[in-house]
Amino acid sequence: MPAVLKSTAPFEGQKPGTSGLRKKTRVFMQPGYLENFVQSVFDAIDGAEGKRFVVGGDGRYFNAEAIQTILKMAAANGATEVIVGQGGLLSTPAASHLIRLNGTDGGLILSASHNPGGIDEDFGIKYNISNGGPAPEGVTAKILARTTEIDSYKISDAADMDLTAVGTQVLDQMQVVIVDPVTDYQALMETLFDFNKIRALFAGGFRMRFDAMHAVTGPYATAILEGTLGAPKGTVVNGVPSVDFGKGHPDPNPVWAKTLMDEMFGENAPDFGAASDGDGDRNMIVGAGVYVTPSDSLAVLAANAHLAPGYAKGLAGVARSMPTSAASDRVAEKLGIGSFETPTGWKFFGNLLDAGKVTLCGEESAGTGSDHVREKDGLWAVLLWLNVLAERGLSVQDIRTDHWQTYGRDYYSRHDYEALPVDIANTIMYDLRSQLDTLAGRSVGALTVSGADEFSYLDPVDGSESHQQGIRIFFEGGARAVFRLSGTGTEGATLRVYLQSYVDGSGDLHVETQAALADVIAAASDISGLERTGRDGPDVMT
Ligand code: VG1
Ligand code: CO
Repeated sequence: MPAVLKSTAPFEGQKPGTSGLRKKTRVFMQPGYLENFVQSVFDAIDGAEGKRFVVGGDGRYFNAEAIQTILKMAAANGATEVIVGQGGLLSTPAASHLIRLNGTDGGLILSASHNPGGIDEDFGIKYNISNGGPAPEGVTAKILARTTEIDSYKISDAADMDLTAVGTQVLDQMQVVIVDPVTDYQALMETLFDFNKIRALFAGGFRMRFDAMHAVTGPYATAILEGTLGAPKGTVVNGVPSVDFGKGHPDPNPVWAKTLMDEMFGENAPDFGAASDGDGDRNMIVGAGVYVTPSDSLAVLAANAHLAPGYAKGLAGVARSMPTSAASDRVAEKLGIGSFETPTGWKFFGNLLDAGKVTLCGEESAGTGSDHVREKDGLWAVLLWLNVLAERGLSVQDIRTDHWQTYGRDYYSRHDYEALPVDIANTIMYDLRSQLDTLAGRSVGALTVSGADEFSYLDPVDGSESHQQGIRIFFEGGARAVFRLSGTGTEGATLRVYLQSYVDGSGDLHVETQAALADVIAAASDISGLERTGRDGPDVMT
């Protein structure tokens, strides 16, 4: 029997955060560290015996090694089949799709998403359940509990597998099915969108730039945009995945995708620009001279989705994470469909999607998706935008302006204070929490607080509760500030401050965002004592 039992002690802190377990790569490379987590996943789901899984990752440093370990552990734990992306690559939405398409018991996705990659950067692993979505809190709690008590793991001593060619191989008793990472995903996209219309758009001279940020969407975007939709070669840039993402942050926002922003705001800008993150689940949408905030993008897509064949019947409802702006709620209200507000993290959308209560979901952090998979999906959002642009024949700017005139504008920005000392970040949150009951009625600069609370969520499908999901301060006139600590960082603590205010369609729709939010920014800083960060300002503003 080639399977061996290796003893191990539990590692501290294998606590899945907003989106799985994320740590420095060297932490994952410690003997037994990855193995502990993987065995804990198998144990938490009552074993892997007789089960089938999907495995793949975003190609970052340690992806290939981690996949070999997982395959050997799955075999030793009695799994019958693992479907792997060729070369170990799968975008997060493609992995979600493969789980659903093949009806597997779940999947393991290797990525630290938008965090940089490399031996001195970040790595991550996430378990997705059989609906294709991230494990809900009930499952991650079991995994965490198991990581603290585990004393051994099972692994095959078989040789490493060659994952370079598509086809089926055998590892001990287990089948390893290596699939092209793009094929099934592309087929799904073709069922949702009018590829002929989009092809005609490109044939008519429409110009686009897609920045794959040296990450996993490169092969997907190249095959679909250039290979199938006829966009000219060079439309996709940074399209070859590299283990360290070209030493960049594969985070599609105006700060980390600055080259794309410069092009889109420069002379002779393309009509449409987009970028995706490390694992391909995020998207940034830019028009010539216009940046569309993710919150606005969700709202615009909700209002226009019926123009794409996959959504022609209309939407069941729209869900957004709590810190996301209320723009999509306004669309849902007008359409007379349900709207839902969930905690941050895609796992909270899963039940709503499974129950058919919502069709579109989105987060302010550049995540948009639908019921086609159970993850957010960067390229899907880009294709839906393309389909809408092709149908409406308007520029991104005109579509956005039209949207604001109809629904009003939710000015929105997120300010991140990264890698803060943990005690300072905790003190700021603790002090905010202890003021919640006394804030109402207080005047802060030009604003007056109308109420404050800490967001809790009661899942309307399974009745589960999630608490301490962000502190909210509401101001008279409709402005809001939200404070929460990131659950995806790997260094110190990251404090996120989410700021928004609203003007209706007859108000001034074209003020610069930070200027429009100046009062709420000042009030948020004052109430929370942000000077304690010791920073002059946020590290990243999106
Ligand atoms: C961040 C985002 C959140 C997103 C999560 C995972 O979490 O704010 O909206 O769901 O990343 O996205 P946090 O806890 O750092 O705020 V991904 O693309 O990193 O899987
Ligand atoms: Co991601």
